[in-house]
Amino acid sequence: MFDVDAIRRDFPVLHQQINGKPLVYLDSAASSQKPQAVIDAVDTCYREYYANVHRGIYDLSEKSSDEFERARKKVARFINAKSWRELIFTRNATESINLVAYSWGLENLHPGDTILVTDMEHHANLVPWQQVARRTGATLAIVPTTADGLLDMAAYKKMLSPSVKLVAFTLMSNVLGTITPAQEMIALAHEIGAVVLVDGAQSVPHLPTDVQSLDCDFLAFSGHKMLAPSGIGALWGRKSLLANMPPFLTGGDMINEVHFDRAEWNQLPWKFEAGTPAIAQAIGMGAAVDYLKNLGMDAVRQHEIELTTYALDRLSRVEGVQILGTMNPELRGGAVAFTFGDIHPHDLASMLNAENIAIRAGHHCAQPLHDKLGISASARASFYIYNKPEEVDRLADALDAARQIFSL
Ligand code: 7TS
Repeated sequence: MFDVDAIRRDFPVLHQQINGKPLVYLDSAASSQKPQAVIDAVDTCYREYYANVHRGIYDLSEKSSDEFERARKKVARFINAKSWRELIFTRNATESINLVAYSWGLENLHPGDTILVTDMEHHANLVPWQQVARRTGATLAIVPTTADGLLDMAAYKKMLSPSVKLVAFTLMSNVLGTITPAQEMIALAHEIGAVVLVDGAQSVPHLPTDVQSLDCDFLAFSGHKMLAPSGIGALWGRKSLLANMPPFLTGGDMINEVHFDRAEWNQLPWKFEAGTPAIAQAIGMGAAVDYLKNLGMDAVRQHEIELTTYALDRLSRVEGVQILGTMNPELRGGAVAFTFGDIHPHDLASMLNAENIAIRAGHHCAQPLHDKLGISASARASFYIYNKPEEVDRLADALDAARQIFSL
């Protein structure tokens, strides 16, 4: 049983009222809230055994290193990685994608090569590829979405020419909510010998993830969107690729041997983890993964489908609301972006804030997609495990009230 009231009790931040109104947190696509179990894991680390990892001979450092590496194994198992050595801790999805861009991309892309991304990418999965294209002479090509916000598979198939060396796409859009047909896209890309990076920043927190059945080559995701602290994320990569990639950052911890004139790299995954890592944050991510696993990712997804179904129906019946993306909840996640007549999303978000309803307004770091849709910004409500239909009602009622104030 997916008991949202019981889940809510685990999240201290949700139990607050401002001006007598309970908080309605609808911005989990930007960052999720944290359950007590994660807060406790971080707290215990600092109170009981914190020390730097991978260097101390003393007990505290050994305990700290063990817990850090145990967290890595948990995160690796959560996405069904074959080996924990394929799981690199980074700061966030952005850093994970940059790691691939600068390490794999600069080494393997050449003039005449093509990088494919989609038109609904977050800037994190677009700008690094623009940079790499500029530096290598490769061409960046953009796969379009259809009018109803789904990936245009016909266009994608046409664009998969032999020059394509890398396909980088999101598994779940943070604006349209779209879930891309990743397995099919990856299989098609592999047929022409391209390497595939999946941006899992939105999907890993919300969908069951299995990198072995997906068969992608890289998967980037962030801890903070899946109940973990900020400052920790991960890159999963296929071992055969990671083993041949040069380090992204260099310095301490990522080396095996250093002489004044040369250095030899450490084994995976530490080759890609230069400097002191985010220790307590990684341990917190291990606790976050335990929490999600305990709920069951199938149940997490089911809850999201039910809530999104309700939200799409309820919000689309508010006069003036225009929802972006598909209305089929099976094909999308729980990020619901919309416009509201000609009310600027920032004004709307401020008005909702007065009701203690937290939504995001802007281009959500997907400005090219907004350009394509002919809008400068949108409002976005996004849901997670602790949200309830009553909160969608609060939002819808507040929108109705806003319409009257703005005389829409
Ligand atoms: N990719 C997608 C699909 C995202 O939604 C985000 C963050 C990122 C990458 C980057 O993640 P980061 O943790 O490295 O910042 N998306 C959002 C958002 O929608 N609102 O704030 C951040």
